[in-house]
Amino acid sequence: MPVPSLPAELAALRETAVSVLRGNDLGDITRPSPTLYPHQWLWDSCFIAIGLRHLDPQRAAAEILSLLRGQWPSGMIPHVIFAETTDFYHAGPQRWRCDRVTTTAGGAQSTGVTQPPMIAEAAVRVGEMMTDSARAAFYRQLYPGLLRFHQWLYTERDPDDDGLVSLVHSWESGMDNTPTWMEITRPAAPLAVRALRRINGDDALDALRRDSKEVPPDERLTSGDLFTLYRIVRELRGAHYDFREIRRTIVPLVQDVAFNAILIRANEHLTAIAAEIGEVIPAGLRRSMRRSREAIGQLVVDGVYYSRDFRTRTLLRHETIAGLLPLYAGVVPEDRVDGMVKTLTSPRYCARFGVASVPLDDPAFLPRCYWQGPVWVNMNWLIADGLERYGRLDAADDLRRNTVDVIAASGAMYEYYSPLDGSGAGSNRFSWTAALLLDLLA
Ligand code: 2M8
Repeated sequence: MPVPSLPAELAALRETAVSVLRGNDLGDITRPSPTLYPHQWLWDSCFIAIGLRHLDPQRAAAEILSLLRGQWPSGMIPHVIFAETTDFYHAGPQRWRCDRVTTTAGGAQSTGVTQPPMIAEAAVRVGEMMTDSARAAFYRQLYPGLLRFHQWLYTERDPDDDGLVSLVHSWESGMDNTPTWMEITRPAAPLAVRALRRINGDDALDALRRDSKEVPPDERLTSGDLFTLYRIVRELRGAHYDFREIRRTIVPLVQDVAFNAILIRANEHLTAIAAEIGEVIPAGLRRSMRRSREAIGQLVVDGVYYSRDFRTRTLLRHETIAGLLPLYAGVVPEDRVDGMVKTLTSPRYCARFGVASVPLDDPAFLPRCYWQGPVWVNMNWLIADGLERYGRLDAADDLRRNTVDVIAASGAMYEYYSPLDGSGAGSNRFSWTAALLLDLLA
């Protein structure tokens, strides 16, 4: 691929991004980071493919197709497919008891939950860089598995035909410790965690955690929350990952607004893929797709979109970056768009380095703590795409430029950045930051 002509400083940054992706390349999958995430993650691989298409479209297509190796007979595509590497990851195959539960059709070991369905978006972006015949071949390989995944999302996770799919773990949202999810998750804390915390405080719990060697623990989930997420994994296993059983347990069930927005957009792309290769989306799925576009309107109050508790159907009134993704889905009525643009470019979301994951005036806001405040490059990318879709081109350009600037300021591909001073945090050499930078510079 020809390298675009860039000023020297950006050309050097681009080279850094390319070297990060090469360093994390494990063959036909790319790990998100060399120090924190040694396996394949669903939505990471999609963002990675969107960047890799500028280097090698076939390799980008392989990144997407490799997700199907992990597909379960039910149609679910898991959020992590475990690579055969030394496992230093805290929620690896042992946590999921992969030795006892063989679940994937291809025999790969995986988790039992999914992640935001970015596959169709990534496929279309990669397809844009291919010849017509190569694209058709790629789509034909992908389509059956991708169709089953979208069907599974509705049949399994929207049992009451709400038009909104429910998530069963905050890891499915991709935004692990976002306040919305933590509030609804905390009541499921294991008794031992509550007892230990009462007797010895959080220090005793901190000593037990395995994930915090690379990153200061105060920039990640609290130990109590982390152990609660592990407990939910046990509950899900006990319920055989079957939603009808899960809904009878203590597992939090959330109609997550970001996930559903991404699904709505993915449905459009799946429809386009099907049309291009002469396939017809089954009528049942077409009905669900239509219902989703209408149902997301039930999540808005005073111009703000929220996630909803599946059991009580009450809105979880935490304003976070997840509520901005209906822009990306293209489901925001025109008279509401300017209000949302005003919000996301206001000091509350900081704007200088992109969009903060939690508004600065939220009591939960912490500038360097994971999904509790930092700016994430993938979120900026999605929101900029939505702004462009609504013709707010200046706002989209500003957001993209600020995203490149925040990466350029440190010269490094961090997992996330502080919205206050732009400092990098989390893992360095993080793949989707590198990949989406390549896309922003193309
Ligand atoms: C983070 O999530 C994993 C669990 O899936 C973790 O905390 O260990 C999230 O940022 C998620 O969105 C991301 O896909 C994953 C890998 O980058 O890391």
